[in-house]
Amino acid sequence: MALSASPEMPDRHPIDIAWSVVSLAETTSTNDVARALAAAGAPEGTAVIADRQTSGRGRLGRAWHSPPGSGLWCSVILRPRLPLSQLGPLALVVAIAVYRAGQRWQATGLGLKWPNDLVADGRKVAGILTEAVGGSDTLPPEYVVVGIGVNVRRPVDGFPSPLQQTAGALEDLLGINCPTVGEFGTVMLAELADVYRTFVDDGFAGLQAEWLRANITTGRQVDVGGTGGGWSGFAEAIDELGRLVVRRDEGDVVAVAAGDVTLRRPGN
Ligand code: BT5
Repeated sequence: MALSASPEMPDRHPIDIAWSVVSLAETTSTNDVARALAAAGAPEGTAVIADRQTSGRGRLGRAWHSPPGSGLWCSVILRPRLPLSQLGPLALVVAIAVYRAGQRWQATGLGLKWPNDLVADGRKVAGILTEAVGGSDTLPPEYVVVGIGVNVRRPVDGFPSPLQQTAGALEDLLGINCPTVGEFGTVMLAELADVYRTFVDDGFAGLQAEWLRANITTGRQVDVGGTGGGWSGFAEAIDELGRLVVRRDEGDVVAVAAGDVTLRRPGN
């Protein structure tokens, strides 16, 4: 079912999300729980948070390591009244909320890596997974579930071997000033309500400058993977639609809407 505007609800209604949080000790994936709740009619602003996920996932079916007591594993239900074609930048928007929450604790060194990562010292601290159900180029989706995974504390047993060189936690930056998972989640959700409202009102254009200030992707040589990827170039900018503008090694300029990007180290 696509949402349509009713006479009492103007198309561009101001959004003020009052979060309603479902807290779980353990689940497979908070995205799965949120999707089931959304399909059963749960309203925009429902957030599912679990202490541990047994099948946490990233994009393209990749696994997301979600041990207990260390990370914010959270999925929110959104019901944007924008067509699917305008929702591409949603992961970037949510990343700004996570970034802002980090700034609340002065997490300097945290940066946004296009499209959906927060990185510190070259290590991934957070990732975002957006799943839309229904919708089309002209119709809003029935709902969107946005999954947010943030390594707040280092896992007690450390990261497992495949992640030892690539994953990091806010605690690495903040030491004893690191918030608890709950404290971080509360601030992140408040910021998310704020950036989401800006996005619905003004599109990504309203957040583009803020994203650019926090970004570590542009001004770098990058390898572009994913569908249509397998090439390299220089990341020049993020455009108003949240696309990564890359000057390919072949010389032409391409705006990439979705995909994976690997940052080359300076000098490579
Ligand atoms: C992501 O995918 O970065 C999206 C992650 C979203 C996780 C949240 S947690 C709450 C909600 N419920 C879910 O089931 N998921 C969401 P992607 O860009 O595909 O990155 C996945 C890759 O990150 C993996 O292949 C690993 O290399 C790496 N990775 C896995 N777990 C990690 C962790 N805890 N910290 C840092 N990197 C990790």
